[in-house]
Amino acid sequence: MEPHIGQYYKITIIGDGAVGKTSIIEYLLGREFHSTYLLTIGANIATYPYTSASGQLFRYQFWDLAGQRRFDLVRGPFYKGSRACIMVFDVTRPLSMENLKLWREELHTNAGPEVPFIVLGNKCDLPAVYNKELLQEFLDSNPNIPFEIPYLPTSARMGTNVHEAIEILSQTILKARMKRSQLNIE
Ligand SMILES: Nc1nc2c(ncn2[C@@H]2O[C@H](COP(=O)(O)OP(=O)(O)OP(=O)(O)O)[C@@H](O)[C@H]2O)c(=O)[nH]1
Ligand SMILES: [Mg+2]
Repeated sequence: MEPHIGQYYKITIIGDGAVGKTSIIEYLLGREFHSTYLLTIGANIATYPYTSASGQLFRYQFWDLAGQRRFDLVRGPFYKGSRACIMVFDVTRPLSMENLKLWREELHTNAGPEVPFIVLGNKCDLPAVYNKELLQEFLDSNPNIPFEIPYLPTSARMGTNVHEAIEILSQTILKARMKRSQLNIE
């Protein structure tokens, strides 16, 4: 098995404003949780080496993008070169889940239709009010990705499933790569 993946793995993190994208990354980096909302302007970039359960080293470079609509016009170029994506919604704001479709469109337009992604329902420390069937429909309807999109509820406040999300992301990248090489052989 290949022990190292040499280059950086660029991962974009997207989703509506204030869903908790920056808070999730801050948790991963071992920083304290802030309850005051400080919106991201442009993008925050952080490197994060991670060894998956299967022993692969990923040198992740997270691009945590500004989610507020007012940044719609400047976000496009930040997607360039994304190898995978983390889409985040807020389980207390159903619209942020429904908007995942728009985020997927933006990802596809700017990074290509085959970029694999995972979905996180953040703020799971609070009561969830989104429509689970609609989410399932979204996860199932990705013709360019040859497997079901993984979903995980997370809480950046409590740390729930944050490290697990990175393991799932890593498995998803490996799976996408394997499927691609199988398709190339056939
Ligand atoms: N209860 C709860 N609050 C959270 C959680 N994650 C983030 N928050 C709060 O939600 C607000 C927004 O968090 P951010 O991480 O700044 O959101 P963002 O998605 O990066 O927002 P933009 O940068 O504008 O796109 C802040 O007040 C956080 O404290 C969580 O898991 N649980
Ligand atoms: Mg942010």
